[in-house]
Amino acid sequence: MTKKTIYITGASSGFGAACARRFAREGWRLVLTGRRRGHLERLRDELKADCQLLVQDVRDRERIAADLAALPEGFREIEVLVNNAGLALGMGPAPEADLDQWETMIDTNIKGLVYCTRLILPGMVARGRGHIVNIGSVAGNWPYPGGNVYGSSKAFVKQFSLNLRADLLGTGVRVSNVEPGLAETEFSLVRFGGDRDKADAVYDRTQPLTGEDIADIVFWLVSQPPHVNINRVEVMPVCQSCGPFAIHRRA
Ligand code: NDP
Ligand code: 8X3
Repeated sequence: MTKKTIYITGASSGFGAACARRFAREGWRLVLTGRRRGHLERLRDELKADCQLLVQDVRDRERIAADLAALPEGFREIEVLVNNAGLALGMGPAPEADLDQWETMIDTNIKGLVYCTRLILPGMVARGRGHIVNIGSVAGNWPYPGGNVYGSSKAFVKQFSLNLRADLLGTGVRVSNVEPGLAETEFSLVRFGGDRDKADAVYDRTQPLTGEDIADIVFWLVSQPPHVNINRVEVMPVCQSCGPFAIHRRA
C-alpha cells in the first residue's frame, strides 16, 4: 500500500513533535516544518521514518511556496495538513501589551496558517481528498484576562476552519479544528519569554494534557471514514474548567 503523507507545521516541539511520532508509528510519510533545524533533525533521527524537513518560518510565504515546490516525488501529494505552528507571547492586560508581540502572534497564528492552507489546498481539491487539521485553542472560545490577541487569533482559526468547510463542500476535503486547553509543552516557556519558574507555575500541581493526548485526537480525526468530518473538538484536562463572569464592585 502506498504511504500517505502528512505535513505538520511546528513539528520541532510539543503537539507537532507528538503528532510526528504518532503518524510515523502508523507508517505515514512525514513533512516536518519549523525554524529550529537541530530539533527537527533530532526528531527525524529518532523517528527513522520516511521524512522531509523544511526549516522555515510560517510567516515567510515565498519560502513556504518554494519549499513545497521542491519537495521530492512522493511527498508532494499531501493527504493531511496539520496547521499547528503557533504561539502566545505575554499575558498582560491589553493597555500595556507589546505591539510587536501582538503582531508576531497575528503573523504566526493567523497569517502563517492561512499561507500553508492556501498553498496546500489546491492539490487536495484536485485529488478529491485531503484533511486540514487546525490547532485552535479553548482561548478562541472563552475569554480570559491576558488572552487578548492570542485568544482572538485562535477565534480566527475556528471561524476560518468552519468557513473552509463551507467553501470545500463537494470537494471531499475535510477540515477539523482541535481546541485544547491546558497542555504541557514549550508553550508557556515561550509565552513567558523563557522564564522557567513562570512556565512551571502554570502546570504546578495539575495534570495537564500532553502532546500525546493531542496527537491521539489528531490521529482519530484523520482515521474517520471518508464521509465523516469532525468539525471541532474542544478538549481540556479534567483539572481545568470555566470560571464565573467577573464583576467589578465599587469600593
Ligand atoms: P510549543 O511551543 O511546544 O510548539 C510550538 C511549535 O510552533 C514549535 O514547533 C515552533 O517551532 C513552532 N513555531 C512557532 N512559531 C513559528 C514560526 N514563526 N514558524 C514556524 N514554526 C513556528 O507549543 P505547543 O506544542 O503547545 O503549540 C502548538 C500549537 O498548539 C500552537 O498553535 C498553540 O497555540 C496551540 N495550543 C497550545 C496549547 C497549550 O497549552 N500548550 C493549548 C491550545 C493550543 P520553532 O520554534 O522551531 O519554529
Ligand atoms: C493555550 C491554552 O488557556 O493557555 O491555547 O490559552 S490557554
